[in-house]
This record gives sequence, structure tokens and C-alpha cells, in this order.
Amino acid sequence: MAKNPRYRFCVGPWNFSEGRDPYGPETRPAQSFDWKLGALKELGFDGMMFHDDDAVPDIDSKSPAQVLKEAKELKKRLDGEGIVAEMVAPRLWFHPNTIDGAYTSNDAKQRRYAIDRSKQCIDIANVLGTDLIVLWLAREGTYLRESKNGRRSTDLLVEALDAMLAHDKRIRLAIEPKPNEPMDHAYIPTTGHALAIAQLAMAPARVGCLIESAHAILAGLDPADEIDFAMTFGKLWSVHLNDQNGLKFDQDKPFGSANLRVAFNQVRVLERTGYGKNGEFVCFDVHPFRTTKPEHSLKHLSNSRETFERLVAKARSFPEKAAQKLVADRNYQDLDQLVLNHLMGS
Ligand code: XLS
Ligand code: MG
Repeated sequence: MAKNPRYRFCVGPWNFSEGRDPYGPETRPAQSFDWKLGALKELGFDGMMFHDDDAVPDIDSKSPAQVLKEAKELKKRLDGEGIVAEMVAPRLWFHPNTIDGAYTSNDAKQRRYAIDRSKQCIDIANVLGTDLIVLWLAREGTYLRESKNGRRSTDLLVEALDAMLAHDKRIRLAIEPKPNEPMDHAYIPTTGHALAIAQLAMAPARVGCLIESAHAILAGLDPADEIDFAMTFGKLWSVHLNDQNGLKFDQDKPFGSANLRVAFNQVRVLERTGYGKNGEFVCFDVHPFRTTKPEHSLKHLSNSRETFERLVAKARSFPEKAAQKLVADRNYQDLDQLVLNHLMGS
């Protein structure tokens, strides 16, 4: 496949997963971080995305000085491999202090922990040379709405955003919306919610979003529309392309695996809106199937990228003139078939 100079590609250490699911243990041996970094380079990816505790394991057990020391060591390794750190995301869904949410916990001490950990995440990002912090608000939600007050939760989220924006005047915050899981209902479930709450922050221009295909689908929305909407505001700073087969647990399927046309439309919009021209990465937040053998455990990454690049070619060779003629004639039946025929290769 011709390398597309327009796009830089990225995955996270968690995308080299071992197959554990809520109903069964790992099916593949765990690999070291160095193995994953080598595999990512081998696959021709340009960047790696990190949770804070991917960058500095056991982060809560370490002093701030030790955390920065290990972040510096990681930066040296990344530089040695020519791999860019795309973003750092605080993992605010494991620690007992995030049991009832992080920024929106009903416990002030837990909210304090979440904000302090987020500030440390910004310090790690600075060391790794990225100005992008991704906030997937995993536990900012409820199992029952009566346990929290939506208005107060919104205020608490703005307070957390402002604390991070004040901590570092350059950092950008990309909210990664998701409507549920692990929560019954999450706050900030869609791109619209993310861009709306950005306007309440002290520096709205530094609060944008990251769109994940599966998360938009779980909200019953079309990922391509979400991308178009965010690009209208100039606030789409990363994408997690993957796929999702209906409303169930977050599947993180390989890109295009469930719905090729939905994948095609995402690529067509990324192309049309110029995503990537300012260095934004295309990340594949995908996992191998639990049945995948160790010797095939990188295929979901190379397959997702192959699908992406083939869909870029399909977007660029799309018969636009013929399509516009059918649109002008409001002949959407034939437009539908024209798209399908194009994707099927006739
Ligand atoms: C989980 C999210 C997660 C974020 C990074 O559903 O997609 O992978 O992207 O914390
Ligand atoms: Mg994601």
C-alpha cells in the first residue's frame, strides 16, 4: 500500500492486548513495553498514545520526582526509536479513589486526587513532548441518576478542566466522549456535549475533542457526522478509528470490520475537511479478537491501517461529478447504488 504522507498513524500499548474479557482470562502471553514499541515501529506507525500509567507504571506508588525521572527515560527511548508521543491520558478509572467517578465523585478528597493526578499527567506530557491531554471520562456518570446532580457534575467537570488549563498555559484538552460503559449513563456522551462544555472553561480554545468511531455508534450517531461537526469548530485533535457492531459493550473492532460504508464515510470526511494537515494523528483504538492466536496478534493493527489507506484511495477516486449530478436531480436511489458500486469495485 502506498504510504500516505498526509496521515500519521498511532496506537497505544493497550491495543496490543492479551484477550482478557469480563468472562475469561488472557488467551495470549503478555508482552513487554519494549516488545510493543518495537512492533509498533515494525508496523510503520509514527506515534504511540499513552495513559499516564503506561508511561510511568505503578504511578501512584511513585514520588513526583520519580515519575518525571521515568518519563524522561521513556522520552529518550521514544526518541531513539523515532516514535512521537501523541497524547497522554490520565487513567482515572482504576484507582479506588475513582470508584464513584473522578472529577464528579461525591467525595471531595477523591475529586482532589483526580485533579492532582491530571496535573501530573500534564507534567508527563510536557516531558514526552506533547501538548495533548485526552480525557476519556470513564467513570463520570452514574449507575442511578439520583446518586448525582447533573448540573453539579457539569460544574465539577468545568472546575477540573480549569484546574488543568491553569496548571499549564499551553496544554490542550481533548475530551473523548462516550455515552456509557463502564457507567450506566456517562456525562458528556457526545461530541456536541464535549464542545459545549468546552465553552464554559476558562480557555475554550484549548478544550477540544477526540472522536472514537465505536463511541459515536454507541450513542446511536454516525461517526462521520461527528467528525464533520467537530471539524467545523476546528476542534478535532485526534481520532480513534475502530468499529462497533450495534449497541452492546465497546468492541473496539478493527476499522471497517462491522460496517465498511460507515468507515468509508469517516475517511471521506477526514479527507474533505483536511484532518491531519496540522499533524493530527489517526489512531486505531482496536483490540484483537479473544480467539486471535499469538502469531496473529498484530493483524488488527496492520489490517486497520490497510483498510484506512484503501478507503483513502476510494475517497480520492470517488466519482464526485456523477454523484453531484445525481444529487442535483435528487436521485438518491442511484446515488446509493453509485456509492455501493464504488466500494464493491465496479
Ligand atoms: C475507552 C477509551 C480509551 C481512551 C483512552 O473506551 O477509548 O481507550 O481512548 O483512555
Ligand atoms: Mg479510545
